[in-house]
Amino acid sequence: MPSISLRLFSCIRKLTDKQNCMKLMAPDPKCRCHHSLNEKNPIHMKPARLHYFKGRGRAETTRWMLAINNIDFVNISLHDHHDFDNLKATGKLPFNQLPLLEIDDLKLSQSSAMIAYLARRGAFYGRTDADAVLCDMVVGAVADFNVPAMQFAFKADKRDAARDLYASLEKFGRHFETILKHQGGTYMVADQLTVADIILAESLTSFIEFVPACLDDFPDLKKLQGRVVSNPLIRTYLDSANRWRRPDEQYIIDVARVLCRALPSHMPQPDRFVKN
Ligand SMILES: N[C@@H](CCC(=O)N[C@@H](CS)C(=O)NCC(=O)O)C(=O)O
Repeated sequence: MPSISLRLFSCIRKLTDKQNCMKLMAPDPKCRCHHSLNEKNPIHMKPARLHYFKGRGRAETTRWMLAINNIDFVNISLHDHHDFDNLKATGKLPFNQLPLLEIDDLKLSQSSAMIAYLARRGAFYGRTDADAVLCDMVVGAVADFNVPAMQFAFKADKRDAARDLYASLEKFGRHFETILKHQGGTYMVADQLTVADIILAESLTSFIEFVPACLDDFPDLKKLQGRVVSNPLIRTYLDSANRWRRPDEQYIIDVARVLCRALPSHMPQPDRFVKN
Protein backbone atom coordinates (compact mmCIF):
# COMPACT_ATOMS: atom_id res chain seq x y z
CA MET A 1 0.00 0.00 0.00
CA PRO A 2 1.75 3.26 -1.06
CA SER A 3 2.05 5.98 1.53
CA ILE A 4 -0.26 8.99 1.29
CA SER A 5 2.55 11.22 0.01
CA LEU A 6 3.49 8.70 -2.66
CA ARG A 7 -0.13 8.43 -3.76
CA LEU A 8 -0.45 12.22 -3.77
CA PHE A 9 2.70 12.50 -5.87
CA SER A 10 1.43 9.97 -8.35
CA CYS A 11 -1.91 11.78 -8.56
CA ILE A 12 -0.21 15.13 -9.21
CA ARG A 13 2.08 13.47 -11.74
CA LYS A 14 -0.89 11.99 -13.59
CA LEU A 15 -2.60 15.37 -13.59
CA THR A 16 0.49 17.07 -15.03
CA ASP A 17 0.83 14.40 -17.71
CA LYS A 18 -2.82 14.82 -18.56
CA GLN A 19 -2.52 18.60 -18.80
CA ASN A 20 0.58 18.30 -21.01
CA CYS A 21 -1.17 15.81 -23.19
CA MET A 22 -4.25 18.00 -23.47
CA LYS A 23 -2.15 20.69 -25.15
CA LEU A 24 -1.45 18.36 -28.06
CA MET A 25 -3.46 18.69 -31.23
CA ALA A 26 -3.31 14.97 -31.96
CA PRO A 27 -2.82 12.07 -29.56
CA ASP A 28 0.76 11.37 -28.60
CA PRO A 29 1.18 7.63 -29.14
CA LYS A 30 3.54 7.46 -26.13
CA CYS A 31 1.12 9.19 -23.83
CA ARG A 32 -1.58 7.14 -22.14
CA CYS A 33 -3.27 9.96 -20.30
CA HIS A 34 -5.43 11.31 -23.13
CA HIS A 35 -7.45 8.11 -23.18
CA SER A 36 -10.12 9.72 -21.09
CA LEU A 37 -12.94 8.23 -23.16
CA ASN A 38 -13.82 5.57 -20.64
CA GLU A 39 -12.46 7.34 -17.63
CA LYS A 40 -15.61 8.70 -16.03
CA ASN A 41 -14.62 11.78 -14.04
CA PRO A 42 -11.40 10.65 -12.37
CA ILE A 43 -11.36 11.28 -8.63
CA HIS A 44 -9.57 14.60 -8.96
CA MET A 45 -12.26 16.00 -11.21
CA LYS A 46 -15.43 17.72 -10.10
CA PRO A 47 -18.44 17.58 -12.43
CA ALA A 48 -18.31 20.37 -14.99
CA ARG A 49 -20.88 23.16 -14.54
CA LEU A 50 -22.72 24.45 -17.57
CA HIS A 51 -24.65 27.69 -17.01
CA TYR A 52 -27.41 28.42 -19.49
CA PHE A 53 -31.15 28.83 -19.98
CA LYS A 54 -33.54 25.92 -19.38
CA GLY A 55 -32.95 24.42 -22.78
CA ARG A 56 -30.57 23.35 -25.52
CA GLY A 57 -29.71 26.50 -27.54
CA ARG A 58 -26.06 27.40 -27.88
CA ALA A 59 -25.09 25.13 -25.00
CA GLU A 60 -26.17 21.92 -26.71
CA THR A 61 -23.02 21.31 -28.76
CA THR A 62 -21.03 21.58 -25.53
CA ARG A 63 -23.29 19.00 -23.87
CA TRP A 64 -22.65 16.54 -26.71
CA MET A 65 -18.91 17.16 -26.45
CA LEU A 66 -18.99 16.64 -22.68
CA ALA A 67 -20.93 13.42 -23.28
CA ILE A 68 -18.47 12.00 -25.81
CA ASN A 69 -15.64 12.87 -23.42
CA ASN A 70 -17.55 10.97 -20.70
CA ILE A 71 -17.39 14.00 -18.43
CA ASP A 72 -20.08 14.38 -15.79
CA PHE A 73 -21.73 17.77 -15.82
CA VAL A 74 -24.55 19.67 -14.20
CA ASN A 75 -26.86 22.08 -15.98
CA ILE A 76 -27.07 25.28 -13.95
CA SER A 77 -30.24 26.87 -15.28
CA LEU A 78 -30.88 30.57 -15.00
CA HIS A 79 -34.48 31.40 -14.17
CA ASP A 80 -34.67 35.19 -14.51
CA HIS A 81 -32.62 38.34 -14.99
CA HIS A 82 -31.62 38.35 -11.30
CA ASP A 83 -29.82 35.06 -11.86
CA PHE A 84 -28.13 36.54 -14.92
CA ASP A 85 -27.16 39.74 -13.06
CA ASN A 86 -25.74 37.67 -10.20
CA LEU A 87 -23.71 35.57 -12.59
CA LYS A 88 -22.37 38.68 -14.32
CA ALA A 89 -21.42 40.09 -10.92
CA THR A 90 -19.16 37.08 -10.24
CA GLY A 91 -16.91 38.23 -13.09
CA LYS A 92 -17.02 34.75 -14.64
CA LEU A 93 -18.46 35.97 -17.95
CA PRO A 94 -15.80 37.70 -20.03
CA PHE A 95 -18.38 38.95 -22.56
CA ASN A 96 -21.45 38.90 -20.30
CA GLN A 97 -22.84 36.15 -22.48
CA LEU A 98 -24.08 32.61 -21.99
CA PRO A 99 -23.27 29.77 -22.05
CA LEU A 100 -20.53 29.52 -19.42
CA LEU A 101 -18.70 26.24 -18.86
CA GLU A 102 -16.73 25.73 -15.66
CA ILE A 103 -14.32 22.86 -16.12
CA ASP A 104 -10.73 22.01 -15.13
CA ASP A 105 -10.60 25.20 -13.03
CA LEU A 106 -11.33 27.21 -16.18
CA LYS A 107 -14.26 29.43 -17.00
CA LEU A 108 -15.02 29.03 -20.67
CA SER A 109 -17.09 31.41 -22.75
CA GLN A 110 -18.04 31.09 -26.45
CA SER A 111 -19.53 27.80 -27.53
CA SER A 112 -16.99 27.45 -30.37
CA ALA A 113 -14.14 27.65 -27.83
CA MET A 114 -15.85 25.05 -25.62
CA ILE A 115 -16.20 22.68 -28.58
CA ALA A 116 -12.53 23.13 -29.53
CA TYR A 117 -11.33 22.70 -25.94
CA LEU A 118 -13.31 19.50 -25.47
CA ALA A 119 -12.19 18.20 -28.87
CA ARG A 120 -8.52 18.68 -27.90
CA ARG A 121 -9.09 17.35 -24.43
CA GLY A 122 -10.53 14.05 -25.64
CA ALA A 123 -8.38 13.78 -28.80
CA PHE A 124 -11.38 14.26 -31.09
CA TYR A 125 -9.41 16.32 -33.61
CA GLY A 126 -8.13 13.49 -35.81
CA ARG A 127 -4.42 12.69 -36.06
CA THR A 128 -2.85 15.54 -37.99
CA ASP A 129 -3.09 19.31 -38.28
CA ALA A 130 -4.79 18.77 -41.65
CA ASP A 131 -7.42 16.60 -39.91
CA ALA A 132 -7.85 19.25 -37.22
CA VAL A 133 -8.41 22.09 -39.67
CA LEU A 134 -10.94 20.00 -41.62
CA CYS A 135 -12.73 19.39 -38.30
CA ASP A 136 -12.81 23.16 -37.72
CA MET A 137 -14.10 23.76 -41.26
CA VAL A 138 -16.94 21.29 -40.81
CA VAL A 139 -17.80 22.65 -37.35
CA GLY A 140 -17.86 26.20 -38.79
CA ALA A 141 -20.11 25.13 -41.67
CA VAL A 142 -22.44 23.32 -39.26
CA ALA A 143 -22.83 26.56 -37.27
CA ASP A 144 -24.19 28.20 -40.46
CA PHE A 145 -26.19 25.13 -41.49
CA ASN A 146 -27.83 24.99 -38.06
CA VAL A 147 -29.20 28.56 -37.99
CA PRO A 148 -32.76 27.59 -39.11
CA ALA A 149 -32.87 24.81 -36.50
CA MET A 150 -31.94 27.34 -33.80
CA GLN A 151 -34.67 29.67 -35.07
CA PHE A 152 -37.37 27.03 -35.58
CA ALA A 153 -39.12 27.45 -32.23
CA PHE A 154 -39.10 31.25 -32.55
CA LYS A 155 -41.07 31.26 -35.83
CA ALA A 156 -44.84 31.63 -35.90
CA ASP A 157 -45.39 29.70 -39.12
CA LYS A 158 -43.96 26.20 -38.83
CA ARG A 159 -44.28 25.62 -42.61
CA ASP A 160 -41.97 28.60 -43.13
CA ALA A 161 -39.62 27.25 -40.50
CA ALA A 162 -39.58 23.84 -42.23
CA ARG A 163 -38.89 25.52 -45.59
CA ASP A 164 -35.85 27.19 -44.02
CA LEU A 165 -34.56 23.82 -42.81
CA TYR A 166 -34.89 22.38 -46.33
CA ALA A 167 -33.15 25.45 -47.80
CA SER A 168 -30.21 24.92 -45.47
CA LEU A 169 -30.04 21.23 -46.39
CA GLU A 170 -30.12 22.25 -50.05
CA LYS A 171 -27.20 24.62 -49.45
CA PHE A 172 -24.98 22.42 -47.27
CA GLY A 173 -26.25 18.82 -47.36
CA ARG A 174 -24.49 17.68 -50.55
CA HIS A 175 -21.23 19.32 -49.45
CA PHE A 176 -21.32 17.40 -46.17
CA GLU A 177 -22.02 14.19 -48.07
CA THR A 178 -19.17 14.86 -50.51
CA ILE A 179 -16.70 15.34 -47.66
CA LEU A 180 -17.99 12.18 -45.99
CA LYS A 181 -17.53 10.19 -49.21
CA HIS A 182 -14.00 11.56 -49.82
CA GLN A 183 -13.04 10.62 -46.28
CA GLY A 184 -14.07 6.99 -46.78
CA GLY A 185 -17.80 7.14 -46.07
CA THR A 186 -17.89 6.47 -42.33
CA TYR A 187 -16.54 9.58 -40.62
CA MET A 188 -16.37 13.23 -41.66
CA VAL A 189 -12.62 13.36 -41.05
CA ALA A 190 -10.24 10.48 -41.77
CA ASP A 191 -11.12 7.15 -40.24
CA GLN A 192 -12.08 8.01 -36.70
CA LEU A 193 -14.77 9.73 -34.73
CA THR A 194 -14.05 13.45 -34.41
CA VAL A 195 -15.68 16.63 -33.25
CA ALA A 196 -16.91 17.09 -36.85
CA ASP A 197 -19.13 13.99 -36.59
CA ILE A 198 -20.45 14.95 -33.17
CA ILE A 199 -21.35 18.53 -34.04
CA LEU A 200 -22.88 17.60 -37.40
CA ALA A 201 -24.91 14.80 -35.81
CA GLU A 202 -26.18 17.13 -33.09
CA SER A 203 -27.49 19.49 -35.73
CA LEU A 204 -28.96 16.71 -37.91
CA THR A 205 -30.71 15.31 -34.86
CA SER A 206 -32.61 18.55 -34.33
CA PHE A 207 -33.41 18.78 -38.05
CA ILE A 208 -35.02 15.34 -37.83
CA GLU A 209 -36.86 16.21 -34.64
CA PHE A 210 -38.46 19.20 -36.33
CA VAL A 211 -39.11 17.53 -39.71
CA PRO A 212 -38.69 13.75 -39.47
CA ALA A 213 -38.48 13.17 -43.26
CA CYS A 214 -36.01 15.94 -44.01
CA LEU A 215 -32.98 13.64 -44.46
CA ASP A 216 -34.72 11.25 -46.84
CA ASP A 217 -32.68 12.61 -49.78
CA PHE A 218 -29.45 12.47 -47.76
CA PRO A 219 -29.03 8.80 -46.86
CA ASP A 220 -25.33 9.16 -45.97
CA LEU A 221 -26.05 11.97 -43.52
CA LYS A 222 -28.88 9.93 -42.07
CA LYS A 223 -26.47 7.02 -41.50
CA LEU A 224 -23.89 9.30 -39.92
CA GLN A 225 -26.50 10.74 -37.57
CA GLY A 226 -27.65 7.22 -36.66
CA ARG A 227 -24.08 6.07 -36.00
CA VAL A 228 -23.32 8.97 -33.68
CA VAL A 229 -26.55 8.74 -31.67
CA SER A 230 -25.94 5.02 -31.17
CA ASN A 231 -22.57 5.73 -29.60
CA PRO A 232 -23.08 4.54 -26.00
CA LEU A 233 -21.78 7.77 -24.47
CA ILE A 234 -24.03 9.95 -26.63
CA ARG A 235 -26.96 7.57 -26.10
CA THR A 236 -26.51 7.74 -22.34
CA TYR A 237 -26.56 11.53 -22.48
CA LEU A 238 -29.62 11.63 -24.76
CA ASP A 239 -31.50 9.36 -22.36
CA SER A 240 -30.43 11.31 -19.29
CA ALA A 241 -32.13 14.08 -17.32
CA ASN A 242 -29.45 16.47 -18.60
CA ARG A 243 -30.95 16.41 -22.12
CA TRP A 244 -33.55 19.15 -22.53
CA ARG A 245 -36.67 18.57 -24.59
CA ARG A 246 -36.70 20.17 -28.00
CA PRO A 247 -37.14 23.96 -27.88
CA ASP A 248 -40.75 25.11 -27.71
CA GLU A 249 -42.69 28.23 -26.67
CA GLN A 250 -41.84 27.65 -23.00
CA TYR A 251 -38.13 27.77 -23.89
CA ILE A 252 -38.63 31.07 -25.72
CA ILE A 253 -40.39 32.48 -22.66
CA ASP A 254 -37.58 31.25 -20.38
CA VAL A 255 -34.93 32.92 -22.55
CA ALA A 256 -36.85 36.19 -22.79
CA ARG A 257 -37.36 36.25 -19.00
CA VAL A 258 -33.62 35.93 -18.36
CA LEU A 259 -32.55 38.42 -21.05
CA CYS A 260 -35.46 40.85 -20.46
CA ARG A 261 -36.08 40.55 -24.16
CA ALA A 262 -39.25 40.88 -26.23
CA LEU A 263 -40.98 37.67 -27.28
CA PRO A 264 -41.71 37.03 -30.96
CA SER A 265 -44.63 39.26 -31.97
CA HIS A 266 -47.03 36.35 -32.55
CA MET A 267 -46.90 35.41 -28.85
CA PRO A 268 -49.24 36.98 -26.26
CA GLN A 269 -47.91 40.08 -24.43
CA PRO A 270 -44.66 40.12 -26.36
CA ASP A 271 -43.19 42.89 -24.19
CA ARG A 272 -43.99 41.32 -20.84
CA PHE A 273 -40.30 40.91 -19.87
CA VAL A 274 -38.96 44.11 -21.41
CA LYS A 275 -37.71 46.51 -18.74
CA ASN A 276 -38.58 50.16 -19.28
N1 LIG B 1 -20.86 33.44 -29.95
C1 LIG B 1 -21.46 33.20 -28.65
C2 LIG B 1 -22.84 33.79 -28.64
C3 LIG B 1 -23.34 33.86 -27.24
C4 LIG B 1 -24.71 34.51 -27.15
O1 LIG B 1 -25.17 35.24 -28.05
N2 LIG B 1 -25.35 34.23 -26.03
C5 LIG B 1 -26.65 34.81 -25.77
C6 LIG B 1 -27.56 33.74 -25.22
S1 LIG B 1 -27.74 32.42 -26.35
C7 LIG B 1 -26.45 35.86 -24.72
O2 LIG B 1 -25.79 35.66 -23.73
N3 LIG B 1 -27.05 37.03 -24.96
C8 LIG B 1 -26.96 38.13 -24.06
C9 LIG B 1 -26.08 39.19 -24.59
O3 LIG B 1 -25.40 39.00 -25.62
O4 LIG B 1 -26.06 40.26 -23.97
C10 LIG B 1 -21.48 31.71 -28.35
O5 LIG B 1 -21.65 30.92 -29.28
O6 LIG B 1 -21.30 31.35 -27.19
